[in-house]
Amino acid sequence: MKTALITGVTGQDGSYLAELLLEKGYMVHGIKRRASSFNTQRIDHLYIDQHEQHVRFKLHYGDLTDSTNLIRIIQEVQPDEIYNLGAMSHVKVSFDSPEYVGNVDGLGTLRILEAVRILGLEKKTRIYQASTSELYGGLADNKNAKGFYDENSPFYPRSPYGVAKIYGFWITKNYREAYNIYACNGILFNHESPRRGETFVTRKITMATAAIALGKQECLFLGNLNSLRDWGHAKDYVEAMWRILQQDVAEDYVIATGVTTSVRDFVKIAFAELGITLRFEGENEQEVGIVDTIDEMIFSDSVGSEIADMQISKLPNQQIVKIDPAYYRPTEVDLLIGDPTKSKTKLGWNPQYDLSALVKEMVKSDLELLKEDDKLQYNRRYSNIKYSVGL
Ligand code: NDP
Ligand code: GDR
Repeated sequence: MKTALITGVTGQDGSYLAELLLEKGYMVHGIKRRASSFNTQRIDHLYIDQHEQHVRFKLHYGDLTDSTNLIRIIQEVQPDEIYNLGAMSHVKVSFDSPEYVGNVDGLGTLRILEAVRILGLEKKTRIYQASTSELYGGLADNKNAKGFYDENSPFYPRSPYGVAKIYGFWITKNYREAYNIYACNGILFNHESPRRGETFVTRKITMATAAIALGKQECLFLGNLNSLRDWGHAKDYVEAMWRILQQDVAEDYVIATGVTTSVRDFVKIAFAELGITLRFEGENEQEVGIVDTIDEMIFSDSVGSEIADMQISKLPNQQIVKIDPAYYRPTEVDLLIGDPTKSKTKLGWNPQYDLSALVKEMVKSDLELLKEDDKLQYNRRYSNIKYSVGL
């Protein structure tokens, strides 16, 4: 039985990866941070009483800022594979806490690599580093001849997060070259799911779509509607992470869909799932998204019979999307589009979701959350949004 250690196991990707590795028969260890409230919602369904026999999923308290703790855990676990997914992963927040991000996202990667070296596990332990399309910075000149970012495109990060991650990228490559450690970067473009954190734009939109349609939220405030992202599904992307560590030779890979979509179009697609057609009018900070038409039939079908009697509370011509400049970033990444040719040919990676299937799943899941335990879910999840203006 192979043993894996996942940092960031409580996050979106960590939870899907833990599921995948357990399905594949691994013993899975995860590092979670001590918090004053529960932070394990995404993995609670995987956890079984540690007194049972044949437990294959174990959590350890730890933090990427704490070398001694990482060394101790890695010594105890003796992992065949480490997936370093832990990070302060919000680009906008990284402008507020740049030093912390440098420590966790940059130096945290070094701490993992050094721990493996100090413990003499260079030959045993393979390391996956969660690199990101934010390394490219979205500069038009840096795309390849086909108009995509690939493994050879130059980097130009545009946030403290991107700059910290570039350290993580290079230190991973350096340890591979200097010490012959099997260490790889997955340069992953944006990937989303119903488990996406509530302050990333896709999840914020799908939650608002459900809540606005059911009359629980008045308006969705967003920042830059023009930015273009290459959005895939996290489930497909964790499969690629695993494949990256199963190759004969350690290399870096771009994981992307090759399709880019604006934030504005994502909003339209999400509302269209419920039969609400939006039109956008105005410019820059004055731009608004207005209800154009409503197809009550699609709405009823989407929300299901239990709440079909709850009518869409909005009327044509109501403004339901507005701009709040608080969400703008000091420097923005305008456009991301990745070339997955290498991962498709070398890894045999074959994503199952397209954007339409992704949005459908996210909107449906957010409707379910509102339906399931109406008041409680609404208060718990949506208060996050209320308190996070500007993220
Ligand atoms: P999330 O924000 O959902 O999860 C981040 C995880 O890191 C959480 O488990 C979090 O713990 C943990 N973490 C944060 N700070 C520390 C710390 N100091 N020490 C240990 N663990 C910490 O991110 P995703 O799952 O979306 O992303 C996974 C990784 O992939 C991240 O490194 C991200 O930067 C990178 N990435 C993500 C992309 C995406 O589109 N999702 C694209 C490219 C790269 P807690 O739950 O306690 O907060
Ligand atoms: P990103 O994701 O910065 O690409 O980083 P995010 O969803 O936060 O932003 C995507 C784009 O949407 C614009 N935007 C808004 N963003 C947020 N969060 N909230 C808003 O209200 C809003 N309005 C418009 C942003 O300006 C941006 O252009 C994600 C993270 O998962 C990183 O960890 C990862 O490395 C990259 O994807 C690839």
